[in-house]
Amino acid sequence: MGGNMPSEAGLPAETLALALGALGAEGARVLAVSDFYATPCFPAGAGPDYVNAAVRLSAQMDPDETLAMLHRVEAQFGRTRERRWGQRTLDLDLIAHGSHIVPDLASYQAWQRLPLEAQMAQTPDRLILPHPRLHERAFVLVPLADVAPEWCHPVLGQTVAQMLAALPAGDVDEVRRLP
Ligand code: PH2
Ligand code: MG
Ligand code: MG
Repeated sequence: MGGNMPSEAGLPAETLALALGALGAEGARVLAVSDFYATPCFPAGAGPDYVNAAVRLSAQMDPDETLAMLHRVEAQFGRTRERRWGQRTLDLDLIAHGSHIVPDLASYQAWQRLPLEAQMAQTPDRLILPHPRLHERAFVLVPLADVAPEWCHPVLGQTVAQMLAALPAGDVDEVRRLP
């Protein structure tokens, strides 16, 4: 979960807290919620700091159904899709769906290996899982380690705790737990 703009529900931390209830109302069972963290915007300078959190859900939904459900909850909190990586009131990203590789290993690898300039220019037209950047981002791995430290990446073969330990310490230090 992330947000870096106030919504009608309030500041990003308040929006995220209320969105947890909305996930439940959509039929997803919330199994675990991380602490909330203040994180520097990526790419740097593209907007205000984010509040990020991670949630572990159980639901009778396939990956595409799960993503559609997340988009419905985003819309409830005023999320509009104008610019990729723009500012947002609520961003609910599907990081992984169990150990499924979606749509297939070759597609996953093509996106995962994309250099940064190409990542900025291209957007996949369908869901890729696990999220091709999750292992690079402290704002994902720090909260994820609260709720799923033992989850093992089905392609990289590393747990969340291992991927987090492999990040530069400076990246991790910039992610600050909110009181
Ligand atoms: N999400 C983005 C783009 N940039 N930066 C931070 N710190 N946290 C995010 O969740 C985030 C971001 C696009 O999904
Ligand atoms: Mg995001
Ligand atoms: Mg998103």
